[in-house]
Amino acid sequence: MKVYVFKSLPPSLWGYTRDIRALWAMEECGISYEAIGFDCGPNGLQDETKYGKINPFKQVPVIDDDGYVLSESGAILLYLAEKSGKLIPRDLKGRAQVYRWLITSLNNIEPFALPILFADMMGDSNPHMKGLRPWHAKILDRFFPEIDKMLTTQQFVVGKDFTVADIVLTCVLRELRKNEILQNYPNIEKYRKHCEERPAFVKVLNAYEDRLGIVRGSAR
Ligand SMILES: N[C@@H](CCC(=O)N[C@@H](CS)C(=O)NCC(=O)O)C(=O)O
Repeated sequence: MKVYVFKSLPPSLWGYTRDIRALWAMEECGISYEAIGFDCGPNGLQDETKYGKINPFKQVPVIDDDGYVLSESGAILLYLAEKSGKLIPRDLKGRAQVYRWLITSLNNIEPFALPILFADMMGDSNPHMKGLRPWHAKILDRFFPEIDKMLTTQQFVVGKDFTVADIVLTCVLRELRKNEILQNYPNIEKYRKHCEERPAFVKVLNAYEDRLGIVRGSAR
């Protein structure tokens, strides 16, 4: 399977990009893949003329499974899980919980986590983003206490088994890994670190850093 990823990035984006999600899921599912790397230019991938044929939005990740092309990290992860029969339960209700937590991560948490990351990256150069930061943090404070409590009695978001929802949630939580937002949520931090200790994640992150040509540990 082919997967479109970054091979160069500005330092501020190291370890945050969504290609990590697809690569991690492929490793966990035992799917062999060829990573095709793009340079992230001053306009992201918008100047990539040919890539628009693969993904009209010109974003990564995208997979190409023997001619079947799919974009959107959440959709890609569900496809990989369904295809391999791994990282997703077999029963309908179990699967629905994976959909629920994957969508919660992308639709409740990431829309507020990402602007906090951008506010911190831009600092005083963007007073608008900086001004909205406390509001975004307050919204996250509505979800995180419940998730933190839940993780006192279960190892992963859907229960005892690691699923693609954990890959998405961990990657979304990583958007907050360098600020104070998660400091009041020890179980969430423990969960994130535990997921990041998985051999598949370690392998993917090492290869990611090697692909970018950066020192090991810089994208952690
Ligand atoms: N909703 C999409 C977002 C994909 C996305 O924003 N990708 C970024 C990297 S994390 C990208 O390719 N940016 C380059 C650009 O937008 O030009 C997904 O989850 O796959």
